[in-house]
Amino acid sequence: MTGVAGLVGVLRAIVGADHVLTDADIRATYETDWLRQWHGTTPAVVRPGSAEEVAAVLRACAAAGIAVVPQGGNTGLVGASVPRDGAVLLSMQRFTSIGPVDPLSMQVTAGAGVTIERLQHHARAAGTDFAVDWGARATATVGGAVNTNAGGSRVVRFGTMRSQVMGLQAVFADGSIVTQLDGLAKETAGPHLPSLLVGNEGTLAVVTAARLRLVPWYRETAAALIACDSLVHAVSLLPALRALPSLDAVELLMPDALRLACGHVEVKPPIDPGSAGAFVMVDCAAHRDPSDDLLALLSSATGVLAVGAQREQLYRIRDHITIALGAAGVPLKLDVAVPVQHLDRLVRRVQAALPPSARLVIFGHLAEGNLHVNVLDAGETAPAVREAVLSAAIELGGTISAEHGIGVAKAEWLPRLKGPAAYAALRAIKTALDPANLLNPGVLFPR
Ligand code: 2HG
Ligand code: ZN
Repeated sequence: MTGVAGLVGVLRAIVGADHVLTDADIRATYETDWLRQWHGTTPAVVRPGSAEEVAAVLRACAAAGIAVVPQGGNTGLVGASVPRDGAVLLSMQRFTSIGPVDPLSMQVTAGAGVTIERLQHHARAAGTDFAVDWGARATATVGGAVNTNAGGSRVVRFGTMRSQVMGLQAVFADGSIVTQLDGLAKETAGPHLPSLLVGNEGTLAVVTAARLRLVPWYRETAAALIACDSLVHAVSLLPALRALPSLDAVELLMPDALRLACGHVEVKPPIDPGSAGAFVMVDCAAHRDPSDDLLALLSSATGVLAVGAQREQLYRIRDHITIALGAAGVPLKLDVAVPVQHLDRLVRRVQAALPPSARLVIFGHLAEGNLHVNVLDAGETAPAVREAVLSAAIELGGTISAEHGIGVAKAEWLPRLKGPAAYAALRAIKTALDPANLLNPGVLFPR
């Protein structure tokens, strides 16, 4: 085989000429992420249609010495799904099959390319629900969610993607295929390989399908937006919120996040953003109307109840923060978490690290101590700000990635976060499974 040209011919023979895209305009849509933060180039976008085709593609790329970057909906935020250094882009778009909902196990098998929204609709048509949910649901895929251990707004009730994955089908760098899609709820035959692959960011294997846990579909919903004096006040609400049996989401919106998103979707904020130090958006869902739970809470807190169309409006605002930020510029995006009692200290350290020109927009998932720190106009100070925020998160006993992943954005911080022993163990796993560094080099593990 002669270089890339020879490889393209081999790839066409594996997946069919229609599924090897080399036209520059078409490639361009895969070479940049949705928020225009990360760019790269690829000689070819390959769209396999089965695990066997993925295996053959990996073997061909290994033989040609050309790396592979897997990509799902390309809604990632850390540069993990954008091709680098001439790697082949492995698009999982054609893995759209979805199996029947099994009411006995409350599980379903979905291809890596199934969008989260389609999975949710599919589950609901059978009276169940898929628990992991976030704003990019219409484009983000099952494979991407597995690869980043996606979280979103309902983690307080159902956990992250790791808690939903009952099994996986995945292809390793040597082309071997592991299919564990039986979905056994109890299995203690050694370490659980599917769990190891959750959060691997395409560096250990290519995930082609997942067996996923489903949850009850709670059709009755009510939300509230609570105005708090400060972030400390917001955190102090958690015990009372956790006591609500119907609690489904506890989101944090600092005033600038509420202001920005409302401006972007052109709606009047439900509460004047200037009237509070922090806002908590609480969502409840149950088989009976949960409004009373929230009304009891609101009897001792300042806030508004949002049901029906008002609740949808609240979610519309919440779901548009990222898009509003993207429209305002190319923010420095950091996704950190600390034990909730340290959230206020974290925010103070972030504020202290900013130049006067910068605009700080913070929101996130309060119950998990997960802040989305977005800094607009950081300019040349961006590397220093990143260093300060990530260091603060580590020093406060937290993490530098709560749900977005490490990607290329934070790879050099991984050894610091993990410490020598844990990092060496992870590196040994990578070397054992992908000795030639074929899969997503530069992502998760620093070069
Ligand atoms: C969310 O919670 C996402 O909406 C995106 O995790 C966060 O844009 C961000 O920083
Ligand atoms: Zn989030």
